Amino acid sequence: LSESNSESRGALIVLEGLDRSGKTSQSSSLLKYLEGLGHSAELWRFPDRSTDVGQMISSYLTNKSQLDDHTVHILFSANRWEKRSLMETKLKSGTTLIVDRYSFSGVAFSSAKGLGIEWCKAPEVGLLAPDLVLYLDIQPEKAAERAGYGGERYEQLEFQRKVAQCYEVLCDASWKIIDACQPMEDIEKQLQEIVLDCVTICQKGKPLSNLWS
Ligand code: T5A
Ligand code: NA
Repeated sequence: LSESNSESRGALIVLEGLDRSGKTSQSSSLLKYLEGLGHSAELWRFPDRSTDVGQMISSYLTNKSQLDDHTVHILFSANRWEKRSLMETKLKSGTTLIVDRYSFSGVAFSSAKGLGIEWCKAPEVGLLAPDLVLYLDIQPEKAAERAGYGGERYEQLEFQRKVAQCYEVLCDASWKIIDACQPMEDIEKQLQEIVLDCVTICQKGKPLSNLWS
C-alpha cells in the first residue's frame, strides 16, 4: 500500500481587491486554466448570495434593506462559516478552490466603516486560512472608471479609498500583489504561474491551517 499521496489536497486560493479590480474575471480565467491542466477545481465567491444569510447580505448591498454595521459584519462572517465544512471536505478530496473574496474583504470593508480591526477579525478566527492571497491592486479612481461601478452600496470613491488603506494594514509579506491595471491577459499569465506553484505545494501535502495564523 502506498501512503505517499494520503496528505495530498487541493489549494485554497483567495482573490482580494477593491470593487471592480477584476477579481471575478481573473477567478473565472484561473478556473479554466486549472481545469485545462486536468486539475479538479471550483470557483467560489463570498458573499455567497444563494443561502438565506447570503440573501440578507445581498438585500443590504443593493440598498433594499438597512442593517447595523456590526450586524452585517457578523452576517458576512456567518456566510463563510456556513461553507467552512464543505470547504474543508473539498480541499481534502483534492479539489482546488478559487475564492472570489474572503475574510480579508470582511475585515477591510467593516474596518473602513470605523469598526475596530480586532473586533472585525474575531469572528473569522477558525475559518480555513488560504494557501495564497492574490491582491489585485488598483487605484480607487481607476476602478471607478470601469463598467458597472456604483451599482452597490460600497461602490463609492471616498469609501473605496478607505478600504484600500485597510487592505494595506491587513496585507502581509505572503500576499501576492498584482498590478490590476495591466491588460487582462498579462494579469492572467502572472496569476497562472503563482497559482500553479501553490497547487503543486498543496498536492505535496502542505497542512491546512486556520485564520489568523
Ligand atoms: N464585502 C464582501 C464585505 O463588505 N464583506 C465581506 O465579507 C465580503 C465577502 C460585494 C461587496 O461586499 C463587500 C465587498 C463588495 O463591496 P462582490 O459581489 O464581490 O462583493 O462585488 P465586487 O467586488 O464589487 O465585484 P465586482 O464584480 O464589482 O468587481 P470584480 O469582480 O473585482 O471585477 P470584474 O472582474 O467583475 O471586472 C469589473 C469590470 O472591469 C473590467 C471587466 O471587464 C468589468 O467590466 N476589467 C478590466 N478592464 C480593464 N483592464 C483589466 N485588467 C480589467 N479587468 C477587469
Ligand atoms: Na466580483
